[in-house]
Amino acid sequence: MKPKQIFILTGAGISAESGLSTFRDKGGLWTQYKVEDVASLAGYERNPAKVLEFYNLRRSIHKDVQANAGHHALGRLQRVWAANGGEVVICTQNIDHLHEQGGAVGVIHMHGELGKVRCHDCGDVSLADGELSLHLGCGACGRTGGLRPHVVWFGETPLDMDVIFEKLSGADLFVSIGTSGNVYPAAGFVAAARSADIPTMEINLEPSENAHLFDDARYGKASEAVPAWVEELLAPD
Ligand code: BV8
Repeated sequence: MKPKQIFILTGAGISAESGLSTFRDKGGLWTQYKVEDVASLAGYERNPAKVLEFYNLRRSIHKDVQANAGHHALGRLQRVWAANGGEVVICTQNIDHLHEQGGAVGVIHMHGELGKVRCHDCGDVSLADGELSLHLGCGACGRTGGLRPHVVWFGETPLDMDVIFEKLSGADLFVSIGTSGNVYPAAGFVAAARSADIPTMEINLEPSENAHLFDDARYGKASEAVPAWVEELLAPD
């Protein structure tokens, strides 16, 4: 019996073959930068210019990357499922826009988005594809010096958690793709699915930290393993 409501969580591994660094693999971002300096509110308040430089670098890299076959396969699955009365929800920890480039819609960016900024003073969120700097003024309140990346740092509350748990609890399949299962609350979603008797599967390059919690697993590169899984799902009964 095919699942009707599929909840998919993705992490940096699905964008790795598009040329975006993951975090904890060899050479990953957290091996080059100290998390507390560039991905925490304290680090931003301590040295905002350093944090803006970190995200400007990632924004410049992001400009040249393309969605890979894994992103496109999920976009196709979502379209076909929706056309047949089902639903595929894509919740990503990634702040890139490669799911959207791959055709996905309604993507939940629980850790925020690289292409958006938020005013530290009034909270206004806006699109911004230029360089971030302390000299930029907020379009809403006019104050300068307070525009930060619209990204969820450690110690900050992830976005759309109410929607996430509503969609997750209504799913009949939970699939985790390209994440090491290190960062909570995302890493806890598989346990939440299990406690609701929802079947779980991970697709990853290698077993994640919480691999033991999954009923099923496919290991391989996302650009191969994800399209293969989607083909299986789309094959006629
Ligand atoms: C929160 C910023 C409260 C955005 C990031 C102890 C227990 C439980 C929790 C905690 C704890 N101590 C502290 C916490 C809380 C903390 C946390 O989890 N810390 C960890 C380190 C223990 N979490 C938080 O602070 C979160 N907030 O808890 O608020 C709360 C809780 C619930 C409800 C309300 C409030 C905020 C977390 C967000 C932090 N922001 N980054 C950015 O700059 O990008 S974290 C960073 O890690 C990214 O967001 C990233 O998305 C995320 C997860 O990493 P992964 O995506 O998994 O990437 P990683 O490199 O780790 O793994 C890549 C995987 O891909 C690997 O498995 C690899 O094998 C695979 N792979 C590689 N290549 C491929 C591949 N797979 C397939 N194909 C390939 N080609």
